[in-house]
This record gives sequence, structure tokens and C-alpha cells, in this order.
Amino acid sequence: MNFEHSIDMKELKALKVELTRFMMAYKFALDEMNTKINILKEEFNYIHDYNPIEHVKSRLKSPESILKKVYRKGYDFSLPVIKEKIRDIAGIRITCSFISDIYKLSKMLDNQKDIRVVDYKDYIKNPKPNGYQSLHLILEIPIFMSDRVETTNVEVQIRTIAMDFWASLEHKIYYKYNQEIPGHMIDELKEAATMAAELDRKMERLHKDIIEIKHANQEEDGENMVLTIEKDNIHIPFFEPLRPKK
Ligand code: 0O2
Repeated sequence: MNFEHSIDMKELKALKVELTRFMMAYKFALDEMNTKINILKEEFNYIHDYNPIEHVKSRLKSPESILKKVYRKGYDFSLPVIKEKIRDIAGIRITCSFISDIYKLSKMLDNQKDIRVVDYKDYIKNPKPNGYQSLHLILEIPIFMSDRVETTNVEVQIRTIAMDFWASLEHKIYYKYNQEIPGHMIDELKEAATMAAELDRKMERLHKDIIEIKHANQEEDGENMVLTIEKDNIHIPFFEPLRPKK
């Protein structure tokens, strides 16, 4: 009996190690993606002089939620099947300032050599019947572990502040009413989604106008060139070839 018990414990320990390594790959995938997104954000901020990314939130799906999803979808309870079928174990939600930023950002991610976009769902051009809008990407990225390279899926949802506001309220209502939302609320939510989309379009138009005015007013400032990287100012000495042409 003691012998049997020790075998069980060994198996349990092995399972724990296997599960931990499985989840770790997704945690590293999130770390890697967060670094990539931060670099894009800082570079974009510098080039275009505004911040396209308002907020980034990442989460690992809990083992309980993963198992619930496996059960709900009727998949086999095995790690290779879970890895192949459940593609949102690592999830990142990016909130952008404007709709055009969403597409710029998704293109920038797509252009990265080590990222492969394996699925692309545009719920902005084609909103869901309930009004839900967002751009969904499933990415595949390599994670370099000590003894192997693990190709890992990450789900990226990119949306504007208005879309995010709508989705979080809808999510709350959905759970509050236990998935049976009263008819008048469904209509009102849809109306709110249309208004949110109109607000996004208006804000984008205003933003474009502001940028145009800014460019028109920009003074030529060749004699005072300072590069600011993080908090360090690097002064470029003025000499003739750098003088801006009139
Ligand atoms: P959670 O807790 O946010 O992760 P999938 O079920 O993922 O295999 P599906 O249904 O094709 O495949 O995925 P889709 O359409 O890309 O949507 C997945 C995620 O998008 C959801 O994850 C939500 O986060 C979000 N989403 C999709 N539709 C809606 C919606 O109508 N309202 C809101 N508020 N969010 C939505 P999960 O797994 O449902 O939940």
C-alpha cells in the first residue's frame, strides 16, 4: 500500500512539473509580447508625438477556466490538444486612442519576423450582432526555453476606449442576467455600440485636424537640436550641414 502511495505521489509530482512548464510557456509569451508592445509604443510616441496605446492588460487563463472551456467545447483533456485548441490561454487586451491606431498596431505586430498571425477577426469592420467591436488576433510566437523552442499562441484583442467601455459593461450585464438579457437591454446595448462607433469616428476626425494644425504651425528649430531618449537629453552640436533649408 505504501508502495502504491509512493507511485501516486511520483506521478502527481511529474504531472505538477509538466503543468507548470506548460503554463510557464504562456507566461513567458506574455512577457515577450509586453516587451514588444512597449517598444512599439515608445517608438510610435516619439515619431508621431502622441501615444497610440492608452492601456495594456494581460492575463493568463486560470487552469479552472481552461478546463471549463475544454469541457464546454468537448475537447480531449490532454496537453497537446489543449495547446492546439485553446488559443487564448495567454491573452492581451490593448486599448488604443483611435481606430486607425488599432490597424497600425496590428500591422506592426504582423511585420515582426518572429510573429505569425494565425487568425484575424475584424469585429470593427464586421461587428457582432450584439454590437461588440474589437480586432482579434491569434499570434504564434517562439519561446526559447532552456532545452527547446516552444511555439505558443497569444490572443490579442485591440480596441478603442469607447469599444472597451461598451464591452466591459456588456460583459457585466451578461453575467448579471445569467446570459438571458431582457429584450429592451439588448436594443439599448446595440444603440450604445452604434453611438460608441460614431464617437470614435468623431474623435478621429478631430485628432486629424489637430495634427494638421500642429504641422502647419511647426517652427523650424534646426539650431536647437536635442535628442531626448528616456530622460537623457543629447545635444546635437550645430554646424552648417545641419542647418535646415529655407
Ligand atoms: P474571456 O474571459 O474574456 O477570455 P473561442 O471561444 O475564444 O474559442 P470565439 O468565440 O470565436 O472562440 O472567440 P472570439 O469571437 O475571438 O472571442 C473571444 C473573446 O472575445 C471572448 O473571450 C471575450 O473576451 C471577447 N468577446 C467576444 N465576443 C464578445 C461579446 O459579445 N461581448 C464581450 N463583452 N466580449 C466578447 P471569452 O473566452 O468569452 O472570455
